[in-house]
This record gives sequence, C-alpha cells and structure tokens, in this order.
Amino acid sequence: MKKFVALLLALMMVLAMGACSSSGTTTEDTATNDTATTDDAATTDDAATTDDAATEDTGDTGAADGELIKVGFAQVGHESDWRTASTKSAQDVFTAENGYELSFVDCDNDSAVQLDAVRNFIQQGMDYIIIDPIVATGWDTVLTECEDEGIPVIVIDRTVDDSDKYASWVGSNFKTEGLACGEWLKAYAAAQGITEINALVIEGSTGASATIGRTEGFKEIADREGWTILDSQNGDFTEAGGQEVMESYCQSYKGQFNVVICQNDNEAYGAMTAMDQAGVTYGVGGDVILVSFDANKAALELVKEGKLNADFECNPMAAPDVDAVIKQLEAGETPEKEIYMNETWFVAEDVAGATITVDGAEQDLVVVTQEVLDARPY
Ligand code: GZL
Repeated sequence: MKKFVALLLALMMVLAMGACSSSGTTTEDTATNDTATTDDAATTDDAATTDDAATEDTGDTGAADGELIKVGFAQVGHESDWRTASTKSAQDVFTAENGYELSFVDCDNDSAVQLDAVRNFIQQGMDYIIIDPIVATGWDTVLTECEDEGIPVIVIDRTVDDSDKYASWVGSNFKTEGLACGEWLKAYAAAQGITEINALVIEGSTGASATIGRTEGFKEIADREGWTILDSQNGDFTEAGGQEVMESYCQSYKGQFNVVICQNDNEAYGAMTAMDQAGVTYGVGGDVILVSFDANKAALELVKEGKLNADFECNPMAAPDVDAVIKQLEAGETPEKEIYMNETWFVAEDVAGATITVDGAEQDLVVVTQEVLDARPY
C-alpha cells in the first residue's frame, strides 16, 4: 500500500514538474535515504542509496518491481564471533543485487541505542525492520509505533518477551540448548564414572533471552540430577568477561569445581586463559569438564583438540530465513510466527553415546573430526 501511494505521489510530482518546466520554474526533489547516525552506534548503509523515483533522469517512475526494499537492521553489537557471523549473514543477503537496501546499526550492546535505532528506522520510512533484541523486555511501545506506521518487524535470534507485535521470529530454542548441555553432561559423567558434579557457570549478558534460556535449561537438569552449581556470574558473552569471571572463580573455588559451563565460545576462550594462568587443567583428560555454546568454527577446532569437551551450536545464519519471510509478506502471505534454526551438539569424544534425549526428543551427538570441521560454514 505504502509503495502504491509513493508511486502515485511520484507520478503527480513528475506531472507537476512537467507543468512547472513549461512555465519556466522547476522543483528539484532531492529525496535521499539518509541513515540516521546516533552518537553511540556505528551505522552503515550497505547498498547504493536510491533517489526518489520522480527525480530519475530516465523519467522512470520507479515501477514497484524496480525499487529496492528498504530494510533497517538494529543488531545487538559486536561482542562475539557469533555476532560477527550473524551480521555477515545479513550483509550477504540484504544486498542491492537481491533487491534490498540495508541500513545497519550496531547498537553496541546498549538497549537505549537500539530503541533509538528502531525509531530512526521508522522516521526513515523503512519497508521492514529487523531487530535482534539486546534484552527481552521493554519492546511493546516501540513495536506499537512500528505497527502504527505499518512497518512489519522481524525479530531474529534473541526473543522479545513482552510483546507479539512482530511478523516473525527466527532463532534458536535457548532452553533446549541448556537442556542438551545438561543431558550430555549426565551421559558423559556416567560414562566416565564421575559421580559428583560441582559446576561453575559463566553466563551471557544479563536479560538476554539466550542467557535466560541456557541458564534455565542447564539448571533444570542440575536440579533433577542433584548437581551443585557453585556460582553463576555474568561474563557478558565476551572473552574479557569470561576471563575475568574465571579468574575470580579460580580464586574463590580452586579445587572445588569439576565443570565449567561457558554460555558462548568467546567466554570459553577467556576461561581457558584464566585456568591456564591458575594451573587448572580442563578438557579431555583434564580436571575440569569445559563446555561452551555457539560452536563457532574456531571453537570447534578446540573441541577437536580436546580443549573443549562439548559445544552446543547456536546458528547465527538467520538472514536467509528472514529473506523468505519478507518475500512472503511482499506476496501478501502470512509467515510462520516462530521459525527455529537447525542446530548440532558437538563433542570431543565418542564417550556419551551417539545420541541424547532432550525434552523427549532423541538428538545426535557429533564428534568433531577434520571432515566435520571442513564442512562448517562459520
Ligand atoms: C545467541 C546470541 C548470543 C550468542 C553469543 O543466540 O544472542 O549472543 O550465544 C552472542 O555469542 O553474543
């Protein structure tokens, strides 16, 4: 509907310009798509800026099938390798060649910046807005503003828990990831003759649905099995955060823990540095079972080397699914409200069996070999 009105206005302006030029006065319509910048967030406009159809010197009135679909993407930030892969997925899909003009805002893990970015997208008249919500709440007001302006919102990765005013969500079941981690640990400990689990958890960013789900899922199994979670602190999904928390843990709990759960790979890298410095051995044959989430390729190398015992994938490549949702909306179809990504549970050794049962569903455990590594897209 928005496109039809824009076309009609463009046509009227071309006709008006024609009338003006015959009377010797011209008006220049220099509408451009400026990507609003905010102090705290880097912004880029990845596709060529499209001028308003009426100013095309070819007289082209910007037939709808020739226009680029304007997509605004408010990304969490740049805190992890996973995030880098997520951003690249969007930048690879939402290109001019694919019919898009992408306006990207890195919100630097700042929720206020993210809300500003979405409001700027509304002002800029985006056709669609993609959000990866830094935190799960505080969204209903701005999503209502998007709805009032007729701009469909697609949420990816993390969830919005206080509003359903979006067309689709594409992402992972974070609680399932946490449950899978717990079920694998149960099977692994049994196979290794480990009868007591004293775990330390390095959580992701506070309030992020990924943190909430992974924490909830693992704790459900820990409570069921009678394990002890000695501590659970925020490492903010960063390597520095993981190292800082693990340094503290090595001081406070030295000799008391035999499992460390890092809620993403970057935290695991930091935890390894801290444990190396503290003389704590981990991984296959180590004193501590070390587990991570995300399963980036670099982390899977460490699984193959035995430095990580297991890594539970969180798939960052949501953009192709979002592209499909936009195409459905463009065609007047209703997309699925929830679209789950496929994910794999990777392990260093074939010890816990070939499968685990997670929430009633039998799921494969994949031993990381060179062949598995070579097949990984990110
Ligand atoms: C999970 C995603 C998390 C990753 C981290 O879907 O939101 O944020 O697990 C990233 O690596 O920082």
